[in-house]
Amino acid sequence: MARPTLIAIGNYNDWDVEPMQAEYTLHPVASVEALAHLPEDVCADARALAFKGHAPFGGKQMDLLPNLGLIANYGVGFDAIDVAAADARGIKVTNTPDVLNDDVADLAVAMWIAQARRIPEASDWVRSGTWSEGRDFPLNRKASGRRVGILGLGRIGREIADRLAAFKTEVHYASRSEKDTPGWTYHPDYVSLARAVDDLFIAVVGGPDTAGCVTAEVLDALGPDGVLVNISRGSVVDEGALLDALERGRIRGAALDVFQDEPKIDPRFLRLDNALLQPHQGSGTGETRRAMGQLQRDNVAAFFADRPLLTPVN
Ligand code: 8YV
Repeated sequence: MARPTLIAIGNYNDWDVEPMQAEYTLHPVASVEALAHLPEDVCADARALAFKGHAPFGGKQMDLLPNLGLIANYGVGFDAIDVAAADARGIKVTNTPDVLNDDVADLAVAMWIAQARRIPEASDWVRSGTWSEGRDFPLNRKASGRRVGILGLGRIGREIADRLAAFKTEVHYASRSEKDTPGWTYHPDYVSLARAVDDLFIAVVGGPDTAGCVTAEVLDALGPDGVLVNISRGSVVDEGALLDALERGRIRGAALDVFQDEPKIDPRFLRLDNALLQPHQGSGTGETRRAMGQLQRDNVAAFFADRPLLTPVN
């Protein structure tokens, strides 16, 4: 029997490509735009698509694949995919939740501490020989014991909060609903959360419902001693307002793994010495990326075998 056709959009590691090639007639495609160059018969044969990346994938792209039944996203966030358009075409969407929670939460806390303790700058101080010349590194800020706010107490937000609790922090959060988390304070809105805390962690999902929800008002409520940590999506923050706040010292700093126009980020970020910048590497460990690829493939395999999808989105 002929092997099913699978189109894989994005850059995959060999450890993902090889098992996909073993099971399917694989058509790797570098980007969403490159999909338009696939031969018509390949597009017609493709019932499943392995999707990786953050470029928008909407109805127009889905219509290039007339028999598509599954979009298996590599990542927990599926904001790049127009799920309503998929629904309208009877296309199932899956994602890769949970397997990346630890890594993303680890990075959020690491960035928070690194920003407070200026770890990248301190490393440069040693490497440049400034320390060996006898100059002590300037004093920085304490992280433990601060009041922290988590915007979005979902799977990843919860892991961040659990870690921060071990740093003797006072935990506050805003979420769609109040959770059963004794000792943590719930806030019904983002401004009241930001006002109550020293530092604010963004862990809500991206997409139209949360776009721009960290406004200038939220940043002003965080105030001049506050630090914003974002491991979610750049779209959640009004980036112009954030840049203004950082440039004018209206907040003390930021630690950012995600940006609106990544990887070509606004050059204003590069001139800031109060922002710690990371290349969207929250889930970027070999262990977790392997697990994400495996879960993506398990969803594809379930689809072709007519079994229930493991982690459906719609
Ligand atoms: C990316 C992510 O999927 O899971 C998510 O939502 O943003 C990341 O893990 C990863 O960078 C591959 O594109």
